[in-house]
Amino acid sequence: MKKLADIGLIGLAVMGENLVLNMESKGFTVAVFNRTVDKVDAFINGRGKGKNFIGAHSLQELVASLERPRKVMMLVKAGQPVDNFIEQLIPLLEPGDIIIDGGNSHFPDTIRRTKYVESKGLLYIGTGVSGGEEGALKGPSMMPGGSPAAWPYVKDIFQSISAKVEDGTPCCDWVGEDGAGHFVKMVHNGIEYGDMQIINEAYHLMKDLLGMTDDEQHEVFKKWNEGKLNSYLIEITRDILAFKDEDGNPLVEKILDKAGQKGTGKWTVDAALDLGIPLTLIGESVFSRCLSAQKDLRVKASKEISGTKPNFKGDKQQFVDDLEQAIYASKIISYAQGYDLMMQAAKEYHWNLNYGGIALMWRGGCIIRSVFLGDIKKAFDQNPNLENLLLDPFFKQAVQSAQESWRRVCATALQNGIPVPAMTSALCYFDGFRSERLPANLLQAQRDYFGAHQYERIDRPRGEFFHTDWTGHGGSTASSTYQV
Ligand code: NBP
Repeated sequence: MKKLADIGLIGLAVMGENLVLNMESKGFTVAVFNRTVDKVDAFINGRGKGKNFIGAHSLQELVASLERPRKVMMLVKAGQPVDNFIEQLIPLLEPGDIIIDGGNSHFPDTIRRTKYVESKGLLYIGTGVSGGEEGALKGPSMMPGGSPAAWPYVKDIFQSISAKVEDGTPCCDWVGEDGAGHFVKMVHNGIEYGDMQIINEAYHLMKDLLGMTDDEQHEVFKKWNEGKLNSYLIEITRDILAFKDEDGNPLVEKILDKAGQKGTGKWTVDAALDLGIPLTLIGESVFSRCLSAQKDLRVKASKEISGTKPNFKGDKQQFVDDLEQAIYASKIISYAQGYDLMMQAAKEYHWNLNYGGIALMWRGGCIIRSVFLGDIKKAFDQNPNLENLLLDPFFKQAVQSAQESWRRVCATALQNGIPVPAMTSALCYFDGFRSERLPANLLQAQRDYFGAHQYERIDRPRGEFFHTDWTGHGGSTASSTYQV
């Protein structure tokens, strides 16, 4: 009898093809299907030739070729196609079978789909998969969430194909109920936006303030990659800066300065606004892409508005050293904010997130992989109830010792008219975070003055609200209080 497949996959595009090749290379038999059915045969006779794949030409055939409980993974375009496949699969599956979505789905969709699929007697997993094409083939970071009862059935496959850290621990573990996996993947992408923006600001300063060539910057990134900034994004930046076009000049300088985005950064910021979390660095990173996209308007403005021109008079090497500290400190703030968002989401959606485990899942295989994540893992291992990364002894010390350099970089950038929104917003957050008293007392007075929104007093117990007739001709009726 022909062997049944361990898992089925729908969606033979970049991610699907590479992920099933990865599964097969680890000893699993995979049944494959694609909406455009020709791609199934093309794959079976192409990259999949001679390997343990079963090509299916319909969903019925796919389902019939699977071991029970059946596991069907979709790697298709996020959105409606996922709902369509779920609808088509439900009548073909039996209680206990598992539908898995490995695409970049928005977490509220995954919450909804988990409930819906479970109501049909099936189990559901929404898993983040990070690492792009190469990661899918050689070992991605995977962040699964959904129906907890499904995890034991897919654990072996997922952990076998995922990236591993030095000691062999897989960069994949159960994240939590319903949309938790896709939420964590979304925050990963938001952090990716932030890491990239911080690096871009350093490049901008070295180029336009210090007047360094791309080759000189390549050397700086090379050195940084050997230290505490060691990470995939620093590594690829090092290589991008050394990459020459056909004429021998750096290719990066010929690329139009207009950034694209697919929306996961925006989702992260939307979630932060919904949950009331100050995710300032990632927010600035998304807006920086938006500003870059206004290329024509910027070209026009550059001809009409004059301002400070960069004029650096200090010690260049000292400034490059300061930059390394500024990147490091900004990055710590970004991760502290990202973790703050996950902690708030865990409360809101009743997820029991393992924060150290998340750092470990991001430690290898994905775009934000770095040595730094090992320190985050240690921080949560030492104190699983850590309220904020900035309160961990290691990170507290790290930010404090980077502080002077970070301030010098931000001040110099502002004085020289070079925008560094991620680094400066991170510094402002840091100063706000460590302030016992912020000027929100005045803000509360203003709100009460014009809208009778009431305030609490520092000389009275918390929870008692007051309204003042500030002008002498206002009424004594207060507006209802509300939380933003
Ligand atoms: P795409 O996101 O380009 O999706 C291609 C697949 O979706 C093909 O199988 C295609 O079938 C199918 N599809 C489309 Br398009 N529209 C469909 C529809 N209306 N109904 C049914 N099927 C439809 O592929 P990808 O880049 O491999 O990404 C797959 C998922 O993984 C996405 O959610 C993506 O966001 C996520 N992801 C991608 C990366 C990456 O680096 N590319 C990284 C991490 C996660 P067809 O062949 O018939 O057109």
